[in-house]
Amino acid sequence: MRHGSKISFIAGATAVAVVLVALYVADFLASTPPTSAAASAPGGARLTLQTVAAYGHAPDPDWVSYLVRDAGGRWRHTTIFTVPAHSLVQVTIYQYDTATGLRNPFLSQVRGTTGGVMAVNGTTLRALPPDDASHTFTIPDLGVSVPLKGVADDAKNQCGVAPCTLAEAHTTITFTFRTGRRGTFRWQCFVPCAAAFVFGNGGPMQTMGWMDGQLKVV
Ligand SMILES: [Cu+2]
Repeated sequence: MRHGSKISFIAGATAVAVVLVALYVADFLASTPPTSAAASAPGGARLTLQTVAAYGHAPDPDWVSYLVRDAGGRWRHTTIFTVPAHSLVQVTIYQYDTATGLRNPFLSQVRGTTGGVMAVNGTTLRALPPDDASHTFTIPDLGVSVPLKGVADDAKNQCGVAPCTLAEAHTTITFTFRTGRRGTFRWQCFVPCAAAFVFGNGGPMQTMGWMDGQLKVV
């Protein structure tokens, strides 16, 4: 190759690479999951979530994920919810995954909920043994954090494809928390639950719509 054509080849290849990187970044920034409004309830809202061990819908990745039930009762694959400001949010989480365990036992405490408690299958608790946690539902800026008890590894009838049904093995966690001013608050799971990723913290743990999202207080 002549010197001049070599330079133009390198310049062309660099331009293509720059365009591809720009498209990738633009796609990453623009592809936000849809927003789901929590159902209204006396004094505030009712937010119903489920966590699944595997989403189960190719070509989407078969990752661990949260789903939310919209106001019409349909399960949707998103982690962006709206709830009203200055109101009580009644949360129910159906937890279908097995335990991974917390890296930081501090997060095994229930924090920021009404009375500082949660109910696990109807039993009121202030904390979980750290190894029993499958995921957490944590809104750092609101001081809310709830560890979610996993189902037993040998539980019968485990769910394989989202949305899971109440006929499949699950743990039911309920709690309430109070919202304040309007704003958008990041929430996430703090259990390193991303199987097959380095230290369990890649993939679904860092992708909006799976193990983290936004609580929009409106
Ligand atoms: Cu998780």
